[in-house]
Amino acid sequence: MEKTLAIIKPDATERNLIGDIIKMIEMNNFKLKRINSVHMTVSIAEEFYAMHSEKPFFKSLVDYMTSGMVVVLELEKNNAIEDFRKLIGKTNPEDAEEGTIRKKFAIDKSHNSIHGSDSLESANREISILFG
Ligand code: IDP
Ligand code: MG
Repeated sequence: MEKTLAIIKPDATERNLIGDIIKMIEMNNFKLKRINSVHMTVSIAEEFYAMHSEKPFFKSLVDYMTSGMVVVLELEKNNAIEDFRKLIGKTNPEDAEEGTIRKKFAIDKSHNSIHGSDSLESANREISILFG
């Protein structure tokens, strides 16, 4: 069984969408192995998004991810990483397919409601940052 890391981001927790998003995750046969609600510190958010540290949106991304509570989930399923990226949809909700979490709930490209690991290496790294 493969594992992936999901984060329900501050724009979604703020709008009371935790239940709706977890419902979609469970309906798509992901098992919730671990779940935690946290307010990320700046240093954790910077470490988590280190690959984007040179991007122009880095500071606003860290500000946003530390602006409120997030829900961190370790999910398990066959082909979890690829299947979860499909379920969340493209980064920009305008490009996301119908039926995806971002198409349904995201506000825009920056405030896009959910994170999903993009590779096995990222999943292992992100699980260890957020679950230790
Ligand atoms: P992903 O979340 O679909 O993997 P990435 O390109 O890895 O997308 O970007 C990480 C996060 O950074 C995005 O989910 C979004 O919150 C934010 N982000 C990405 N691109 C932009 C941008 O052009 N402007 C502002 N925020 C962005
Ligand atoms: Mg990414």
